[in-house]
Amino acid sequence: MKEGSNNLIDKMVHYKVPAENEYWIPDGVGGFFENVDWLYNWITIISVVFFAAIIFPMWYYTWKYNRKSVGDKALNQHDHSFFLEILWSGGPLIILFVMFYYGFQGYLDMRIKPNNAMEVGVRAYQWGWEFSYNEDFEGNATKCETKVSFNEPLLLPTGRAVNFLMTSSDVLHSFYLPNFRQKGDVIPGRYNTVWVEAPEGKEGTYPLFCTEFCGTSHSQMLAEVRFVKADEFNAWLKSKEKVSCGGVSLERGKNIYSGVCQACHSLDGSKKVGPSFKGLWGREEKIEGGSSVTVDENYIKESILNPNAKIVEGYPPSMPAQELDEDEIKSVIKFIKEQK
Ligand code: HEC
Ligand SMILES: [Cu+2]
Repeated sequence: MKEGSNNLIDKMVHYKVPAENEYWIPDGVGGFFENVDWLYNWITIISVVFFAAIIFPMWYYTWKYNRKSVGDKALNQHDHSFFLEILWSGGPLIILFVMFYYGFQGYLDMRIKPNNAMEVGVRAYQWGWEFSYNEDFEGNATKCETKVSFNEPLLLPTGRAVNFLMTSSDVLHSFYLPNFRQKGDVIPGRYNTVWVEAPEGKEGTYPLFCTEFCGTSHSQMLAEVRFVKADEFNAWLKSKEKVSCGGVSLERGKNIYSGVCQACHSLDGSKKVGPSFKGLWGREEKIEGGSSVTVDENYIKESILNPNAKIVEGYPPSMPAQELDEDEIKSVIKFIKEQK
């Protein structure tokens, strides 16, 4: 995928599951997959064996002992066997306990993070992901909370446990890294965590999906998580710091746009949930109620902080107020000015 590409087709083609994994779970990475895969396969086999052992004899006996004529009486009816009752209650019970034991053990491994895990913030929204970083590989604090949106690859280091501190800005989402067999609900108004660790040598690009049907563009919540060596990660984080931390810049405005506004505002003139930013600057905008307004700094600022003050004609009042500081607002304005 091209850097910064947000073309859906591009992404879908890119995320096609590799051919050798077409029908089964993808290649595993990290510490959980062996247990998960083993248990998964084992449960599948047990299910198939029981299916065959129950359904095929049932078919056979239905055919063999069906009523041959009206008034036909059974020659012999055996209605109780203590031995059989114990066997088919006790047997499955033991199998279920074994499943529970290994399942619960795996669950605890996945939930309990190591103490030295690096914390990465995850914010899910309709419809995208944003990662935020507060420390580098060695644990040194970044200059500010450094945010990166899913329109570019989200980088993480190998050789370090990563704990995702997740929350949602709107509805339920679900954070799923199939290669790591790790998944967790992303819940508005509270935090949930999951953790993974890609060992050194397992550098590579792995898909991140939302697995909770969260609205029309749910299928676009695809992101690319790229695990790289520690040095590369630190260098990348430094470059992102510049965009995230303070100051007014076009780059920062673009970053905020692709992380927040893009879900509802296009740049190519097409109508999404809200009006396109193309040609917005300086335009005479018709406002619900009959008045009109020239799009300038104040109007944009008001639209961001208090979106319902003026509703654009023909659009629903569905824009949530955005918590942006002064520098961020100026950066967004700079960016909107560029969309001629
Ligand atoms: C959940 C969807 C949604 C998100 C996210 C969103 N907006 Fe909006 N926005 C809307 C809708 C709908 C309107 C039109 C109704 C209105 O005026 O409130 C709108 C209107 C606007 C307008 C006025 C446009 C015009 O044509 O006059 C501006 C400016 C604006 N948004 C800026 C932003 C910025 C900047 C962000 C990101 C920081 C953002 N919006 C995020 C939905 C959204
Ligand atoms: Cu989602």
